[in-house]
Order: sequence, then C-alpha cells, then structure tokens
Amino acid sequence: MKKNRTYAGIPENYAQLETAKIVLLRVPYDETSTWQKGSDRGPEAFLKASENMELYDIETNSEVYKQGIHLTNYIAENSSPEKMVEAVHFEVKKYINKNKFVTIFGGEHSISIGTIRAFNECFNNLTVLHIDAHADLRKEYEGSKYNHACAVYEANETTNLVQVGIRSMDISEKRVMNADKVFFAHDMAENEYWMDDVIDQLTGNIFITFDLDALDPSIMPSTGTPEPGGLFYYETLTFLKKVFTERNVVGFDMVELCPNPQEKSSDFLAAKLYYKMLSYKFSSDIEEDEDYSVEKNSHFDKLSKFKDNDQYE
Ligand SMILES: [Mn+2]
Repeated sequence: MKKNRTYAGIPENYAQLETAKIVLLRVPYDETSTWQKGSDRGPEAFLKASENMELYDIETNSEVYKQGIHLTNYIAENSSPEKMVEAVHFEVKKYINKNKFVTIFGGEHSISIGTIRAFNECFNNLTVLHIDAHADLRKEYEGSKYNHACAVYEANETTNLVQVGIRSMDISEKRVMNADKVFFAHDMAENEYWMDDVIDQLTGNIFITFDLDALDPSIMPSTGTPEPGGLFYYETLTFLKKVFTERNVVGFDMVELCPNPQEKSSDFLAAKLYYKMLSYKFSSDIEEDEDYSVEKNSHFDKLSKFKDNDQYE
C-alpha cells in the first residue's frame, strides 16, 4: 500500500485529523498577481523543503510535530476570486470548529481575505497582525475586491489590524490606514523599540498573516514583488517569539512564495519559518509573560466563540 503523504514526511500516526492539534491547509491560487506569477506553486515547494528539514528545534528544545500536524487536500477552487475566497473561508472555519490550530499556506495574498474572515467569525477581539512589504489596503483593484492588493481592506474594517514592515503603497491607501497601527520599514530601521511598540497595539487573540515579501529580498528572493529594505531572519524570529509568548496566537497564514527552481533557499526559509512559528506556539520551554498569561495550548478555552463545539480535547 502506498504511504499517504504527510507534512514534512512525519509518521502517519502524527498526521491523523482526529488526534492532530495542528491542521495545514494549502491554497495554490495565483490568479490576480500583477507581476511575477508562480505563487500557485508555493505550497508544493514549501512542502518539498519541509520534507528535507530536521524536525528537532534547537532553540525551543522541542519536536512540535509530535503535537500532530494534519495535511488536508488542496483547496483548488479557482473559478473566480469570489469563489476561492468563499472556499477558503468555509474550509478554515470547518477546522477551527474542530478545535484545531489552523495554518494556511498560499498562494497569493488574496487567499487571506477568506482566512481572516473565518478567524474573525470564530474568535473574539481579534487582531490581524499583517507582516508584509505592502499595505494591501485597496478597496478594489483591477475591478475586483478580491485582488491581492486588497488582502487586508476588509480586516481593516472588521478587526484590529496592525501592519508591520510596510515599505510600498499607493497614496490612496493612506486615507484608510490607521497611522498608530502601521509600522513602516524605514521607521523600524531607526526605532530599537519597534517590537514592543507593535506588541502594545495587539489585543488578546492574534491571527498572523505573513506575506513572505516582508522579508528582505537578500534572504527571500523568491517572491512575486521583492522589495528592498525588509526584515532579516533573526529579528523576525525574535519578534514572532515575543508575539507568541505575550499574546494568544490563534492561527496564521503564509503567502506569496513564488518558487524558483534555481534558488531553493527561499523555499527552505519558508519551511523553517512555518515550523518555528509552530514551535513557538506549542513549546512549553518558552517563558510566559506574567502580565498576560494565557494557558498554553488552550487557545479555545477562554476566548473562542465556539465553546460548545469542542470535539477532541
Ligand atoms: Mn506583499
């Protein structure tokens, strides 16, 4: 019998939906990107790189895959941007309601309209932490509300949107932008306290939408629109660790990996970063912030809107 494919090639007993705490959805969608195409191949490149990664995390002294990571089938709906967003919204919500820690790998950034909508319906007092080179605040772009340039317009209306790493936008986006909650890359470069300043803007429940072009193109060249002046690896990890430690992260997505067969290090970085985020979420070796103690691994117990649907805990 052919072995089922699992995330990172983990043993099948860690990949069962019933027992896994984590679910990974893949959305290979790239219909509205404006420059370099190819983020539809992102999930496959990410998975391939994950299969070649060592699964013990030195920093947290943990093997987070043992919490269980279930890989679902691709969300392949691409007949229209609206239908794709609806399919993502439906699938994400389905797994949140099964009490899973839901993660999503894109695809271009328009998939996040669906992921964010699902998390916002399921969690109270949600902050969307948007890490990106681009503001993505257009109400409409090239005739559609579901374009990648509109990825967080809805989140800005319906959640506490906090934007980090921004270094490219249209002047029209300034009108809807919340100045206190936007951290521009050029300001971050000169403010040694930017991480704490961001944390101060975050509410209790956090959904992270991570556009890989937030990273500096010197370490993440394989993305549709590589913008100079981005985040580096260790500052990104330090920041994420702070967020995971001091707040209750309820899920995340990662988008815009545009793989280049000649340049595998970007795929590998995405794979490592994803695994790091899981390690930070589930590792018990990270010290809790005393002022903001949320019990580990119980992101539903206190704050979810779906307490009655608990199934597996
Ligand atoms: Mn971007």
